[in-house]
Amino acid sequence: MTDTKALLQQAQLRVNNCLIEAIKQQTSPYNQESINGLERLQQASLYSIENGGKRLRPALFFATISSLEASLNASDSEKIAAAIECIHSYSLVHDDLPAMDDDDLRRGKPTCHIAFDEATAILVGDGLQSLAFELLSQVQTLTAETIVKLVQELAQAAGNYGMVGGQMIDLHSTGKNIKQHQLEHMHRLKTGALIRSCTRMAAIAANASEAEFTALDNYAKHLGLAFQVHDDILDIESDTETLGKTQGADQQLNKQTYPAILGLEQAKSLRDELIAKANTELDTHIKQPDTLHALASFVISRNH
Ligand code: GRG
Repeated sequence: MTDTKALLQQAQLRVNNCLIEAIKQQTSPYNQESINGLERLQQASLYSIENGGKRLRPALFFATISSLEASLNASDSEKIAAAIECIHSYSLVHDDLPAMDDDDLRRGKPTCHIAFDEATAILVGDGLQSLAFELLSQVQTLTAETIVKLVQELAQAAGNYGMVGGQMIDLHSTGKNIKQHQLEHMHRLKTGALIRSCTRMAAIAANASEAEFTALDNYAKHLGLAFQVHDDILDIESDTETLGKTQGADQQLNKQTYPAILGLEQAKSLRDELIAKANTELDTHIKQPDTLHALASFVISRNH
């Protein structure tokens, strides 16, 4: 049986090392007393990275590579996983800003703009977004054509027709009575697109067959939505200390959620159905699906 805790810990270790090293290298030439601002930017970037994120997306990337029995160079694999995590971490820093969700707690610690200041938090997000693509450009053992495909995939998942677009729909629909299909559309973009990019990018890097690519993409599509439905449930059922972010924030911000539209029990049924569908997608074409099954179970049993 897959030990999901160990899997996530390993993903944390590999990706944290890669990110910390990249952030330190990036600004070290400027680390002089006369240019203190850059030191502060580096500190704030490290603060936003070294704060106990679960690293679910990197774990999903690594697990997809293993599910295909592919042997990708370890350092390249870490760079791609770290690039995805950079986009995720930047989105959280920006999402917490006063102009967005205005939250003061993230991963159990003061949010970046509280610990530092608003302008610094904006720049941390900007810098992490650039770093994601810099990391992809440093991949050494894949062809230039494959690297371009990875860049394209991540840019699309993060951009206006992915995460950024989903965030815009979220801001636009806050306080309004939206329908379930509109909520689903928003989440498929806001959180789903990046989760989907983890399996898509792994399949591209591993040169998967079309059948494998489609199965993994469909798995992640269902998984991404289940992740969000569970997140909405946690916002009601968990507490601030366990969540590491303000419990009940959705309600406070007057956001539409799955439990609000469907009721708590039906939201749980929907979440479980989505996970069952995700698992079924792995049945036929995926050689080693066990770790992906384990991550699917983790997504809907996690407490934060
Ligand atoms: C600001 C451009 C921009 C986008 C923000 C993803 C997003 C869009 C906002 C996040 C808001 C949010 C808290 C959504 C709930 C789902 C989610 C992404 C939770 C956090 O992901 P985890 O649980 O976090 O993987 P950790 O801390 O473990 O990395």
